Amino acid sequence: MPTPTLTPNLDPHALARDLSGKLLIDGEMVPARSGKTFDVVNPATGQTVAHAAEGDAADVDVAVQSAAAAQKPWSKLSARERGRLVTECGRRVSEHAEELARLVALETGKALRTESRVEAGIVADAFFFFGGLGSELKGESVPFSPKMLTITQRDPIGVIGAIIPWNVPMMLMALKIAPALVAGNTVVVKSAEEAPLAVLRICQIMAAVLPKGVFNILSGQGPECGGPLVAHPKVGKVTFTGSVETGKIIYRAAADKLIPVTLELGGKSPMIVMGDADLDKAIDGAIAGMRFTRQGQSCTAASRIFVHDSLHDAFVSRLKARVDAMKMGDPLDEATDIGTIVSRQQFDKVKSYIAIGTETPGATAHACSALPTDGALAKGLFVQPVIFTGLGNDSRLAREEIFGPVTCVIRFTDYDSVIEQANDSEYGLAATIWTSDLKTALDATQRLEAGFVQVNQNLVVQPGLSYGGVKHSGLGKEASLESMLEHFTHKKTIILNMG
Ligand code: TXE
Repeated sequence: MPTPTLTPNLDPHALARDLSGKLLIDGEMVPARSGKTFDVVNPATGQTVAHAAEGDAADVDVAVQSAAAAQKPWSKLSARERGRLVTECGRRVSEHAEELARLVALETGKALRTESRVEAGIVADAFFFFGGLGSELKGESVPFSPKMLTITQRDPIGVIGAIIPWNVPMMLMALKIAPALVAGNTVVVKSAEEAPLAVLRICQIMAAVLPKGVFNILSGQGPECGGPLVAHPKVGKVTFTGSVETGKIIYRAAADKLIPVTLELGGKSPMIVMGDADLDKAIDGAIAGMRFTRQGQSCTAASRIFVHDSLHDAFVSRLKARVDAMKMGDPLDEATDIGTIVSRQQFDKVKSYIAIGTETPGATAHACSALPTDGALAKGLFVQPVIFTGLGNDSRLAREEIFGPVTCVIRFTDYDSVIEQANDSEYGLAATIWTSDLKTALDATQRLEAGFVQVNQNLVVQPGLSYGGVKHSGLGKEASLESMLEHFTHKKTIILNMG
């Protein structure tokens, strides 16, 4: 069927104005029923760039009803056809990649060159990866009895509620919706208050490809819009990325309805640099892992770096020099390496942790890089990255998720004790070890309590690799074939009596 094609708009301010006051429900861009909006602020300047529609329970109900009505016809398409349509969404998203990167940079403050373009690329990859998996929705033949043909099949769950955060909003949305759709479900997304625009634009692009109602997106406040989505009787599963506190609220609400949830929550990820590590590579790994380019707003951020006593001082001085050389500035400027914190609330949280660390006896705060001097950015939410030394693994900065450009470098001498310290955390999302000794590397991969363990590298989330944490980092996996099969389908057993 011929579908309209949107033209990419490379002026993020104009695009933000165009997207103002809209939700996408039943294939149409519509205002919230209440007519209410809330401000979307550019964190680099403090200026309001859009007025997002403020959806509430009434909009949730219309969106879920639309998704429920669309679900049966959507599930009757062959899985390969659904996959083809999701792949086509990926193709169109990739045509809009630059536009989306600029828009997400505007609303979140993430630097265009180092972060936002990378995110836009992963979004398209997620659609392509899951779009190709339609024929993997296979069942099994079970050798139960020679008199019975016993098979299993993968049925869709129904309507999926997806609640997403602001740090990588486009990627986290794509990793939820692409597998959900290919598996035959329909979806209602609730975007984060801080970043409703780029994800709405993706949905507008998708609406030109997918049947009405298959896909809907709402912006609004957490309890007033996300809450009713979780509670809606026609939502059969919730997939969430965000804070541990909100994850627990959602888990409790889902328990009342006895529906499954996937929760991707926080992290306090350890990086261990052994005395025999290649120092150059470990520094590169720390730069990638700390994600200071995103002001550290990453759930996998290497926020506890354990460095062997023999390398500690050289590591700290070289790491500081590398961060000092990074340019903080306007996220949309090509020269910028480090953008801003997303919101005033997060800014205040990060600043308060830096104050706690600085006041801790024995701690040294190595502030890096330089704040921008451009007057237009005077109200920007810029934070100088800080590398702390002299803090123990029992300090608040090493135990609590800061979600900012702050890391603790902790000195160690003994391998067994460093593994124990790395595991001594409420979280268990990601971990890395840097060593030239194969035996140590293998041993650490077995002993580190995390969902994602890497040796001598620090890759970020990639479509195709199962991703998700243990302990308070969450429940379930994303980004892989397994995530589509286990989290977006029911396995039905069918027995045919052949007697
Ligand atoms: O998260 P929330 P916030 C961590 C990070 C950060 C902290 C707070 O430490 O500093 O969480 O961030 C929706 N029912 N992470 O306040 O509140 C909300 O509208 C239903 C780590 O932004 O969890 C948004 O869409 N939904 C994380 C989403 O939940 C509700 C990424 C996330 O918001 C709701 C982000 C409710 N009662 C923050 N309340 C990661 N794992 O990457 C809120 N929401």
